[in-house]
Amino acid sequence: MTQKTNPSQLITLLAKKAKDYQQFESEEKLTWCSGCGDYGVHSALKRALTLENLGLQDVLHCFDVGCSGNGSDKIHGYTVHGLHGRVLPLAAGAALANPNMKVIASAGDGATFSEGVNHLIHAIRSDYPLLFIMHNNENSGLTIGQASATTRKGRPMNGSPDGVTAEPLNPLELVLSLKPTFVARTFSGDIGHMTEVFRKGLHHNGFACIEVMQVCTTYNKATPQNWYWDRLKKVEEMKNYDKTDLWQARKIAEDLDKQIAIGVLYEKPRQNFIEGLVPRQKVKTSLVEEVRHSDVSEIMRTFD
Ligand SMILES: Cc1ncc(C[n+]2csc(CCOP(=O)(O)OP(=O)(O)O)c2C)c(N)n1
Repeated sequence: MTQKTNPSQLITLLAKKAKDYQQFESEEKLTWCSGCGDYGVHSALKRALTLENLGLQDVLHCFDVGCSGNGSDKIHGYTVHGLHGRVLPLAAGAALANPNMKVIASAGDGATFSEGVNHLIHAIRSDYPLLFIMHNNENSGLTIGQASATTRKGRPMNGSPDGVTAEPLNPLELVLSLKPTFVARTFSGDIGHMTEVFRKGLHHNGFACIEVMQVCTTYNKATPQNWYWDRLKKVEEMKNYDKTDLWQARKIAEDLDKQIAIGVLYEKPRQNFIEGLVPRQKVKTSLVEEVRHSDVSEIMRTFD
């Protein structure tokens, strides 16, 4: 059994930045089920932003449709609630248009590995510069607990009450097969660990893919908090673990039953998508600089 990440150092740091943390607080009520992993993720994300000294103006949050997507109005700042399965093209477009913004995309396993699986593949191979938080509660929660591509075989779910017959997909096995540059896994019950992993993802200069193993107290009762705690193993506690070794990462990502590896499993930065672009007419500009040449204020006024 792994231990909860020691939060005391983190709490001392955060206590000095209480005001910075509060800027992310929204007035909207949190509406997730009691014990939902989304509470922890929400809190860890705000802590990570605070500790990285990011302000409201520095970050764009893009949310998919799902229980996690219902966090879109629960965090104060620039947020967009996109279409189901489409958060990655939305976030990638924003990140390419304005490289000065930190772009964060959040989506569930249903959206990511069914409706949006094509977008995931191209976001990884293109290494778009954004942080992707993939909430893996192993079901489609918002639509009341149908099987997703990650639901374990044999598990009875709404819509498949006699048990899921298809083989589950292991998210990080797929991700690691696509030449990623940053791959991590963390757990919704360990806010300290999530905070540290999110901070590392925010530092990454390309596509940072983070899987959050997440409890779903309403529709996935077979894997509660304790089930995870009995199986989690931090990579930093593994002897001779080398996070630049892709094959080692692929090997430890495999097991989702006996020992579930958490932490930064793989990290090897390369030239990201924007850095690789050849400047048009030898002038390096971002889209956001180019649109300054057109006055869109008249159009914007029509939305008032
Ligand atoms: C294109 C499309 N397909 C299906 C839906 C219906 N739908 C909304 S949320 C959802 C499931 C969300 O599951 P997941 O992405 O795993 O997120 P969770 O709710 O578990 O956090 C579905 C199927 C939709 N809104 N749009």
